[in-house]
Amino acid sequence: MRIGIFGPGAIGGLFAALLRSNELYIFARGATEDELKSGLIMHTPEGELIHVLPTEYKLSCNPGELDVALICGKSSSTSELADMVKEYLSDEGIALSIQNGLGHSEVLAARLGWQRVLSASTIHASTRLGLNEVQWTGRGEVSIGGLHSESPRLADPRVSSLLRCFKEAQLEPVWCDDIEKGLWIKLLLNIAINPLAAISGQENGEILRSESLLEQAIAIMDEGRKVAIAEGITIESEEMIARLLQVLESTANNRCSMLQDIMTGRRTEIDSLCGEVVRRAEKHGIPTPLNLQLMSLVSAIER
Ligand code: KPL
Repeated sequence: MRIGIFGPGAIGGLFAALLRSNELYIFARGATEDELKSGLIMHTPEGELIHVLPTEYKLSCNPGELDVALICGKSSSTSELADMVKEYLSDEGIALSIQNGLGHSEVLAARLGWQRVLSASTIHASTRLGLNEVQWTGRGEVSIGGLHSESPRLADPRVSSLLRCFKEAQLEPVWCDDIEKGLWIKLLLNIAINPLAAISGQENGEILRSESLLEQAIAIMDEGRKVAIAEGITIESEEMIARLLQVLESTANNRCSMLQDIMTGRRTEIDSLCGEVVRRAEKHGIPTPLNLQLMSLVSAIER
């Protein structure tokens, strides 16, 4: 399978390393592209070192050549990456956004049509140690599904091949009939974990160890859950708390993406996470003071 990775950061680098037995293309720019010329290194959670040789992937391909495009970049880069995907994806190819936040599939569909777009979210955790080096800090899974009636379905042979390929790569794919709910669940986990871990400068597991941080995380998540309900997504509070505890456990040693962004002076995804919740809440007249406060705090740190 000819797979293109667009945005080889922490998650993109992890997916690239795990999918190395395919015909792999990694689309990067500037210093990251230069570093990738000497290979890609991935450390597994068990301490194994995987060195993907530069001969095992290419840094570009011919237009229209890819069977699958995985969009792993930051929320703010979706439009730019979608333009690139449009150029390199074949007419029958499938594009899959594995980003945090909502609305990415819609951006892809505007360029490619829903027939070529699937949506995904992942709770695999990864830390970027260098421009071409990642640490897989927590094994998770990848939920995949079609957001639109025209999106590829499970019965589509392209989808079965994709799921098989992810399974062989230990990515633990799970087909999700209600991926809209799946994307909301990931958003709620991100608003609960990322800003608190980023502000306190702690790995995810610290939220489990501190009673007051955990209480805050649950309250922040519950504000978002009320907005999800107003948007027609049924998510029970108990279900979310159980998922939060499980993700905090499995990603305990990870520095969440927002903390990694702050530490390396990059723009964070606060606007696509808490910002998205606040904007949608306003439309429904739902108060979200905690998410609003986190937005101000993280934006101030970012500045
Ligand atoms: O998605 C993540 C992130 O860091 O953005 C989690 C799952 C919270 C892992 O840290």
